[in-house]
Amino acid sequence: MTQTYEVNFDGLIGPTHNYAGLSAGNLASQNHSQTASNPKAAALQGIQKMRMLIQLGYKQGFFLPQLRPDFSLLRQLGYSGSNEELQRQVFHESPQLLNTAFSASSMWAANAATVTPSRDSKDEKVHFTPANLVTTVHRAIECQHTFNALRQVFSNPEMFTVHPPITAHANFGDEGAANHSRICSDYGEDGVGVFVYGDECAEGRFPVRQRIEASRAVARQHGVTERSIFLQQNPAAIDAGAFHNDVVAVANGPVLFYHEQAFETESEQQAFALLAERCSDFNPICVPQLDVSMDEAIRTYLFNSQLLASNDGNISEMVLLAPIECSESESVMTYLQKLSRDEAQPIRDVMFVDVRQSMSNGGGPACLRLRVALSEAELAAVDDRFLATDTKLDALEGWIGEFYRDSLSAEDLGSPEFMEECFRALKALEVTLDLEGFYPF
Ligand code: SUG
Repeated sequence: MTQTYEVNFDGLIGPTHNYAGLSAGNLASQNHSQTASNPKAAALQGIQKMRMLIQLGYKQGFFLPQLRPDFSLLRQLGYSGSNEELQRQVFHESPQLLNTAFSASSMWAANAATVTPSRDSKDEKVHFTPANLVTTVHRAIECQHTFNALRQVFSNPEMFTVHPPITAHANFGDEGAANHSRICSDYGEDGVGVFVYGDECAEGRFPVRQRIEASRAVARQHGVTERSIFLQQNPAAIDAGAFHNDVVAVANGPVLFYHEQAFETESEQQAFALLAERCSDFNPICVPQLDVSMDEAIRTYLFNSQLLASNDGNISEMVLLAPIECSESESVMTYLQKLSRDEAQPIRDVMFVDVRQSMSNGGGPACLRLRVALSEAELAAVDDRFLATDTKLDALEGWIGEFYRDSLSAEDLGSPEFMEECFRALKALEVTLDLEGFYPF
């Protein structure tokens, strides 16, 4: 049997990483709104996470930051003049809009797309649907660029299909892999796609981002409708701050590691019964509210860990790569110690990673990556300029050191020097990665 790898593609964190409080329902984004960020530290933390995985023997890819500031957005909204005039005018008239044009949110690659491995789809190709991210403006503007980037990274039509995003309307809100998991006995075996959605009728205090109609449409595009399961989020989880399901659940192979209050009860019972039927070794690991409260899970992002099989794809020995905040929480640590003693589940090790800069905007280790299960031949067909090596990460670190600021405030977004700095940085990135012409400057 040919080897299948789970390749993580991380979003490189761009030079405009800032805290603008743009995401309602994302408590970290709200709590850090208008505080100064440190883009250099943020980007280096992201590189360090990728390096850690490479050194552990995993395959790792990356996506480039998108072109920011995105002045095409402002021009399309009727602003005109030179970039500098535009920046000045929007800074004074509508600072929130300028923040939107500067947002580095494409770093959260889990929201880039939904991915179905070739093993599961009818036509035996890997399928991608870029997420339309319609719930927030700063994220909705990622979609077209993500579509273009995916077509460049996965360009071989014999192996990959990149679909157009689902129609951009609130009824079809789609947030990509953050609300999608694949349950399987082994990477090379048939899998079951689990699409998690919010209830459109629920009158909650926070927005529902993933709609079942979008999930169904993605399943149809990917040719996996019959083998997919649709599972409803617990509206109370959304209202507690789980704006994406990957804040309260993570899966890999047969394991679904989730918070007791993550799903709507009846929907959970039905979905789990189907999963047990279709995957004989389905292994749900429920973290009880009494052990780790929902609030603590959201504060520490325990479930936004990367749940990794061993580097050769052995799913009976897993590692949980958790945010460092977990190591500082008494209840989470007590739970994790108990978990590691439980021989009925395969998570044998827990490692911690510092992505605090991203965490302060509501993005943990798992948000920063898009998982793509690829056979040996599919991996060979990926544009290798987007695959990480130690040498490439060294070069990226050098680039970050040269171009990134170590403090960025809301005021700075109004500065023409900063705008020029961002464009220079992205031009230099193209050269560093041999990707001239990547950005539509
Ligand atoms: O969409 N934060 C992102 C965090 C995304 C996390 N991804 C996953 N859970 N998969 C979001 O809310 C904050 C931007 C700001 O406030 O400046 C932001 O967009």
